[in-house]
Amino acid sequence: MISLELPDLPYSKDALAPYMSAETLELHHDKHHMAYVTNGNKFIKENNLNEDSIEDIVKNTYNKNAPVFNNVAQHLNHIHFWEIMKNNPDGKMPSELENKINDDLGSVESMKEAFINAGIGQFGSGWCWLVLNEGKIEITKTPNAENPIVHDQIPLLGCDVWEHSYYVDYRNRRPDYLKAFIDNLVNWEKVTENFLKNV
Ligand code: MN3
Repeated sequence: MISLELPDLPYSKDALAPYMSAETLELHHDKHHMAYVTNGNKFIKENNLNEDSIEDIVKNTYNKNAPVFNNVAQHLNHIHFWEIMKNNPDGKMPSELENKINDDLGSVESMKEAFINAGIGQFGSGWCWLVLNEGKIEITKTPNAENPIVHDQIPLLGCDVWEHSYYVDYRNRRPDYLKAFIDNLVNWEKVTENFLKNV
C-alpha cells in the first residue's frame, strides 16, 4: 500500500520573500500540506487502495471517492506547487517554452494576463494552470483539489488560489497575489522541463 510523505521544500522558508513569506510557507507546507498527507494516508488505508502511484489514485477516485481524492490530489498539487516556485523576479523564460507560448497563446504578456484572470475567475478555492492539452499549451482553472490529469491534461504550471496560499501576505487581494506569483515566483526552467518531457 502506498504511503504519502511530506516532501521538504526545495528552498528555505524565507527564500520566496517578499512575494511569499516564511510565515505563509510555514503554515501552508508544515500544516496544510501535512494535513493532506495525514488524512490521505488514513483514507488510503481505510479504503484498502492498492494503486502504486499517486497519479493513479487521483485518476481512479475522481468523482468516486471524495475523501481520498481531495486529500491525495491536494498532495499531488502541492508537490507540484513547491517545485514550480523560486524567487525569480523578471525571470527569463527558456526560448523553447517562450516560442511555444507565443505560438499557442499569442505572447508571454497575454499568457500572464489570462493566467491571472483564470485565478481570479476561480470562484472559491482551487487552482489555475498552464497545461499541455493534446500538444497545445492552454490556460485552465480547476475547483478545490482537482488536478488537470483527471482531464488527460499535463500540468506545466499550477498556482494555488486557496485563501491559505495568500491571506497572510495579501489578505483578500487575490489578483495581487497572482500577479506577484506569475511575475516573480515561477521557476520557468522547471516549467520548460515539464513541457519538454511531454513533447
Ligand atoms: Mn494549498
